[in-house]
Amino acid sequence: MAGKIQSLTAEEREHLLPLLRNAQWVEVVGRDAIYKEFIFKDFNQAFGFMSRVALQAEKMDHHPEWFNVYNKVQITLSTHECGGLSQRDITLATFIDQASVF
Ligand code: H2B
Repeated sequence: MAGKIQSLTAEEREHLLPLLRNAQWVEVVGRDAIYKEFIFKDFNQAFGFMSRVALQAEKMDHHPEWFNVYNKVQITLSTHECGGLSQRDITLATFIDQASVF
């Protein structure tokens, strides 16, 4: 079990959210979470991406909420243990963006 996970502070949000928005992550309305949609060439590329993210998520013990149909993957990140965004979501979002580039 991980230690207590802190929600991002106002200061951290001020710094991090513009960077995430630049990378096409959006803030979910009505919930402290971020969301991004990825479109790949086909299912093979989408699932390859999901496989890389899945292995990293297990390693981090931090898992995406996601939805896949064929070449489309929609991902929501939030930290249930703190009821909102934490540094783990930022770390995983950064990994996800890198894993989406072929
Ligand atoms: N994933 C996400 N996205 N948020 C969490 O709070 C979380 C998780 N908690 N994966 C972990 C697992 C927790 O449930 C286990 C027991 O460590």
